[in-house]
Amino acid sequence: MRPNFSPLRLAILPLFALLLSATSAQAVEEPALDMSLGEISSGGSPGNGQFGQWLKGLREEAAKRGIKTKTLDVTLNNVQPLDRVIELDRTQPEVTMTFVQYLEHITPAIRVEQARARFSENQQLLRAVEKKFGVEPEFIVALWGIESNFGTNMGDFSVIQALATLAYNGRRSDYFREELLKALIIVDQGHIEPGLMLGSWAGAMGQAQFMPSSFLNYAVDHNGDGRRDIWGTRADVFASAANYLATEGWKHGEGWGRRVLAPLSFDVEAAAAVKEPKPVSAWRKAGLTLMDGSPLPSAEDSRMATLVLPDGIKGPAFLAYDNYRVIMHWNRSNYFVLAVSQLADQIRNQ
Ligand SMILES: [Ca+2]
Repeated sequence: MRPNFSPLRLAILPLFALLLSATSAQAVEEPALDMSLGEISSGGSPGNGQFGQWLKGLREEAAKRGIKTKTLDVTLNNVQPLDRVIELDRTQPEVTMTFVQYLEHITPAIRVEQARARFSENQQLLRAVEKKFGVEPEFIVALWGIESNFGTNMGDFSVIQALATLAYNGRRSDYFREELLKALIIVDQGHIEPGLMLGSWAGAMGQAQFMPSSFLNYAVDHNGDGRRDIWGTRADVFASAANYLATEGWKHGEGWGRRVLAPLSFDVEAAAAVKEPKPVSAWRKAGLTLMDGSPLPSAEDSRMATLVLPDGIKGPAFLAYDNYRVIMHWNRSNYFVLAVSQLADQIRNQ
């Protein structure tokens, strides 16, 4: 959906409210309408009214941070708030799915098949990225699949417009203002043409769905063309995702954790309530086993693990290792991290 929530309408809405409540409409109407019309005739660009004023302040701040005038012209001259973004921001559905339902929704059999196919098609590149960053490729492909359906669905919102909308009119405007300024820095550095800077309605960009701050922290130029292109260059997408995990402490060869079985006598709820990690050996002594009832592998004894019950006491139970907490940094949702982890396992065990 294209924008139709004009700044003019934003500017006029409070005026109507004022007119309706005024006892002497005429006295209020004249100067107020003059002001609005004056703003319209002074430029005719979308930078009028309250949004225009706000944008002016943002532009000044961006200039102070060293962003070139040319970049600001190209990115901000025609920017407008997007009504669809406001609508999506205001109508976030309550999450009512159980983890098991979410998993069926997010990693159906077709996605697992695609993940395996993408994994083998990109084997050479993925191995090179693994060698450089120390992150197993099945996790990169799993993140890529879940974040953007392997690069086919990165969102078609203009990141600059979406972030400007949320910074101007959203519920977390300080956060989005900072992300917008970072998006301008990314354009200023020449990584992407603003017209190709596409992402989700909330500003998550490209095939890795990085917010601009994540881009500046973690994105890398793996193919050596000088641009960190997480939109169109697969080498950069994979390397950026790997660099994210590596920077946050990924431990190669340690896995994410595993699904476990608890004996009937085991109080899983009480155990899950203890948030401090315990060594796997302690969990084995407490009675947790592999799904077939065999002991947890002693090779993993020294790994620190927490118990995760995404659907509570009656649902599946997982031991989460340090790498699980690294993926949590990417997205603080147990559902998300478990879906990525399970998909990675399915890719590896094909
Ligand atoms: Ca590049």
